[in-house]
Amino acid sequence: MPVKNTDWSSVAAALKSAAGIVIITHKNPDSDGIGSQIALFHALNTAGKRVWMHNLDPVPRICQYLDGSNRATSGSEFEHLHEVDTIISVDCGAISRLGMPDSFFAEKAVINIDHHASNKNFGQVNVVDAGYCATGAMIFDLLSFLDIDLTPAIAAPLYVALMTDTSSFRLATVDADVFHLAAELVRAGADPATASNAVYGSNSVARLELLKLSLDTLELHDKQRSAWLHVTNGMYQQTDANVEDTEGFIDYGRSISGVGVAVFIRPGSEGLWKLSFRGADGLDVGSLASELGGGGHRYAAGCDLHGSLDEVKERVHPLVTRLLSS
Ligand SMILES: [Mn+2]
Repeated sequence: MPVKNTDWSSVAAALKSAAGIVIITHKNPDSDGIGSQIALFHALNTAGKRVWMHNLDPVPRICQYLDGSNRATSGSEFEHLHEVDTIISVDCGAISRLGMPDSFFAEKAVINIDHHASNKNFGQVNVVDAGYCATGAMIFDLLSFLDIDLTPAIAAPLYVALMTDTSSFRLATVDADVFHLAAELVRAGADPATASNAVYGSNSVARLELLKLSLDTLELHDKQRSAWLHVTNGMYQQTDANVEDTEGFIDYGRSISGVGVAVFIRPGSEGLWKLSFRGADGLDVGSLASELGGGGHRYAAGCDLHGSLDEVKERVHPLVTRLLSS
């Protein structure tokens, strides 16, 4: 039973005429992007399609237990580009977030499957629905539309997508349909304990050392209703950790009783700062991020800003204060 009655016929038609397909997700991929990508890869492979997986950045450590994860290539060049006529983008709100050069997209049809409210509908075919808690849930519905049976290799990545994009079934997006979907995935061979162990039980010492430093930066403002954390390049060097290790740091800010908006700031490339926002109590951080040129979901969003760390904070703080008093 599908999660929602989405019309997938445009995707089905595009897939039918596709001779070579590459599935891609956003840079610094997360488990929803990678899980959706791997599940769709296995499904299309079984359906007899010529299909590849490629992203700008490598598969994160927490997803490397997934069957087929080693088949995804990375980098700004894609070896099989000349064999591909169709690009499927999963879990990505804007074409720029794929991080690939213009040449990657030249003369290709783009199918855009995503659940970010801020999605720019950049494909020739777009199925965008912010009502889905995870892109993995969309892939589940697509496969059911295409009449492709779930195998353990398909169910496992969809389960980890669902688990992580709902913060382990803790967000307001979680309803009976989400648990129903989780049950179907487990029945089809996904193992919840394996997934949680991979995601939550495989911390490196470097990550915890970085977390210690980041927690030391904690600031509470707006009468303790906004929580601010950051990391710097110096901290990465000091701990031998990297950007992947910051996954989930923002949740420490968000977890503080009474906090309505959590902000996490980390260095990006070329002097940019990457900001993440989490909202509680229905506060819409997605619109806050959009106002700063970013995007995302109502409860989880982000943007990039130039300047010093202090300048960035000073720019964002009034918007956070305004959101908290809205
Ligand atoms: Mn997602």
